[in-house]
Amino acid sequence: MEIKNASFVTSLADYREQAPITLPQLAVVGKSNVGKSSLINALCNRKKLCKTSATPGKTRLINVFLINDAFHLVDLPGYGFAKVDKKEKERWGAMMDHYFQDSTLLFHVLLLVDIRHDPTQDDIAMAQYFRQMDIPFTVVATKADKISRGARMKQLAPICRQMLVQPWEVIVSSSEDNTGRDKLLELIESVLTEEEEAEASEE
Ligand SMILES: Nc1nc2c(ncn2[C@@H]2O[C@H](COP(=O)(O)OP(=O)(O)OP(=O)(O)O)[C@@H](O)[C@H]2O)c(=O)[nH]1
Ligand SMILES: [Mg+2]
Repeated sequence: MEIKNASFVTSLADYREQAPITLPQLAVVGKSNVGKSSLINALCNRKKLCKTSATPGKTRLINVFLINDAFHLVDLPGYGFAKVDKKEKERWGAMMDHYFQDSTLLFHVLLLVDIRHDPTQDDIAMAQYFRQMDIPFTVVATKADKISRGARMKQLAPICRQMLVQPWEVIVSSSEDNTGRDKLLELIESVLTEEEEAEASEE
């Protein structure tokens, strides 16, 4: 798949109240600063479609983008950002719950983890949550440009073990040098086609 056009649709504080449930959706999830917004920019070949920042906690709302007039790509605020207080964490939890419970056209999630680190308790909990909710997801190991090629497979071992995924299911990615971009686009195309076929057979 090629992304021919990408545009901003809307920012939502609460999906339950203002959801644009019109098209299939692919959501990008992960801890703060892992590179969610950068990944969307890299996929769309745009520098500033999503705002990114070296300071964690940049994305605070649910940002929806329209891709190829065919589906929505959803940039979600990150979790596990140490500087937020309890109230902010609760707000995040409610925002995510509403989103995942109500996004009936969500067809896949990209769950991002930093390839340099072991997964956090939140990452592990997120994977469990998607399994429980029956939401298909793919683990994407980001910032691969920061380590050598040789170190990558070794780094994947604890991620796979703790998140209960197989190494060949993980997409190693870098938004700096576009590692993994083709694989991600291939994945998106195949899950989107599956979704369309499932929809068609229900009609
Ligand atoms: N070297 C390198 N840096 C990256 C990569 N992806 C993101 N970054 C950097 O990591 C920082 C955070 O990136 P964002 O895309 O804003 O992260 P985010 O997950 O959207 O963060 P929140 O919105 O705060 O949850 C920025 O300084 C990016 O430039 C990557 O693949 N390689
Ligand atoms: Mg962001």
